[in-house]
Amino acid sequence: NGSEMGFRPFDPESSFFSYPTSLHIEEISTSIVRSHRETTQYRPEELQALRWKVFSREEIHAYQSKSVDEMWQHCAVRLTDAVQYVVEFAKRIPGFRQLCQNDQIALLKSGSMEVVLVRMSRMFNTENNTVFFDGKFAGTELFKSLACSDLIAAVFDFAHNLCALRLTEQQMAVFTALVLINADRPCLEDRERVQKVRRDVELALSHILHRDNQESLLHKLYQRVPVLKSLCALHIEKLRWFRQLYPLTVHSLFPPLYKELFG
Ligand code: CLR
Repeated sequence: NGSEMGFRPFDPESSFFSYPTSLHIEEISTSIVRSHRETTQYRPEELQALRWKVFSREEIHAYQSKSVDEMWQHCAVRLTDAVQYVVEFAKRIPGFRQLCQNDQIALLKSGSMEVVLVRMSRMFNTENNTVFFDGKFAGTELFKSLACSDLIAAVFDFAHNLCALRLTEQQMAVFTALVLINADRPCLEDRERVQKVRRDVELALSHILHRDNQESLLHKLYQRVPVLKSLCALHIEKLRWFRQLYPLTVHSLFPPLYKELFG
């Protein structure tokens, strides 16, 4: 049976390169899940074991006493670390490396922060609304000196709501790939090619959800996409505000990758 080999040699309607067989989709799902596993900073068991580590009042106070620019720089460095893992993840999504460099960068510019925010839900403890940041679990109050409490509250809220979906690592892997591979992003040269890669990722997500008997999640996941978009717009807005106040901090102290992607 030809379809089990990934193609149908005697079917004139199908071509080896464009007809996604179930084996092909299975392989793509497996590959995305492996890429995710290899590019997350912490494994789920590790995070579970770290849950007791929370910042003390004194430690929280020390973060709150930082100046605005000091705290921004600190968070920009942490955020850039997380983004670097997402860049590595993207490169391992089947088809991503075959896109032209311009389109790879365009997808990362608009999608890497969204993926960081989805990944944040793995690092989130809904029991006390804290996120694993800088080695311990931190609540919103720790970020007070950033002077953007609306962004922080919205980001925590998003993580809390995403946690409620109780995604498996496999489901999250394919969902984050779908967030990255988006043919509607600005400045793409070859949208059709991105669309082809996306179709495979969409089929991979349906495949995983079908296998898990959780097809109702698909709609819930698509519902989060515009929320992610608005959070990232708010992040960029805050960065513009900060840059106006502290142009030199951004210019000389922010990580180059952060500036390249968001600046
Ligand atoms: C996301 C998941 C990663 C680890 C990680 C590192 C840095 C965290 C980030 C997570 C979530 C978002 C975060 C960020 C540091 C600062 C940022 C808490 C947990 C908040 C939203 C502030 C953004 C604005 C700054 C640029 C000032 O595996």
